Amino acid sequence: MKAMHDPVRVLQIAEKAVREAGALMKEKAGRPETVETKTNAHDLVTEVDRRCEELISGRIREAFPSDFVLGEETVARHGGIRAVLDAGIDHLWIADPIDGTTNFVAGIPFFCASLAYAYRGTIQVGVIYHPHLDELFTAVRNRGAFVNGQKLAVARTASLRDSILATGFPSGEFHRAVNARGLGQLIPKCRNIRTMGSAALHLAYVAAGRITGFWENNLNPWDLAAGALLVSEAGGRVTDTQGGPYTLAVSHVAATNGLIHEELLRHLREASATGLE
Ligand code: 2AM
Ligand code: CA
Repeated sequence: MKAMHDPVRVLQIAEKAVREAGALMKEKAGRPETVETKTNAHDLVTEVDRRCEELISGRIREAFPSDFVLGEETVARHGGIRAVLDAGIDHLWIADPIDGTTNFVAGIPFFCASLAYAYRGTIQVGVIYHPHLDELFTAVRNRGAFVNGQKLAVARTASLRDSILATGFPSGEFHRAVNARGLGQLIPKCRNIRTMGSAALHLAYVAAGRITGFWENNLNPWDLAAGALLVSEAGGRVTDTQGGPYTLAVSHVAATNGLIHEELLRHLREASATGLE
């Protein structure tokens, strides 16, 4: 089927999938049975990540049997992210079964399931579910962003000085150092900084106006896809850390209320913290 799916139906399925995954991860938080490392000692995966991804993929398959799911725990089977993004897939779902696995393993209740639907490379629907607060963030392209049905808008803060920023430290040593330079540059310039361990929830919080802006380097499409749509539908701005447009291929990201965007990018450039130097 070539035409775009009805976004309302997509949203229904996506919501059901992330709520079910969220219930499972909440139940298992702090006590997964197996904790393994992936690319290095900082990059964790548990049987719950895999079960949640199977659950999400299963719900999508029941409703849309010929769609493709790009999921964090199964991407390697499909030749990696680049191969999937370059394949020209019409109906692509992008799933992070648990965003914030380090928190999940430690029992810190700040992790979520994140799921997006893209039609011909453009994200149309995004959902993020935070089970411990029972907050469901949803966005449909051109129809706004919501949390538990309440409309979201980004913060009105006009300067970095009055802003709360967030960033994170992904698993690779190189990009941890890059983000640390950004942190060093920005700490004296903003009201305060948070680093809570889930890129998807940071983006949802930018959309909700709780955080003014977020940046991070070396993320993957499943960390960003749903949250990027939430931020833009809530009136914010999402680019790469050089100011280029956000696409599914972007991994160094800046997402703000728009008003502080250029100021944030300028400081990241000054600190050589755009991930590309
Ligand atoms: P995860 O929990 O799904 O792995 C925190 O800085 C953010 O980085 C989280 O959203 C986390 O997502 C993500 N992250 C952790 N390891 C990563 C890796 N190897 N590559 C990209 N992102 C990663
Ligand atoms: Ca994950």
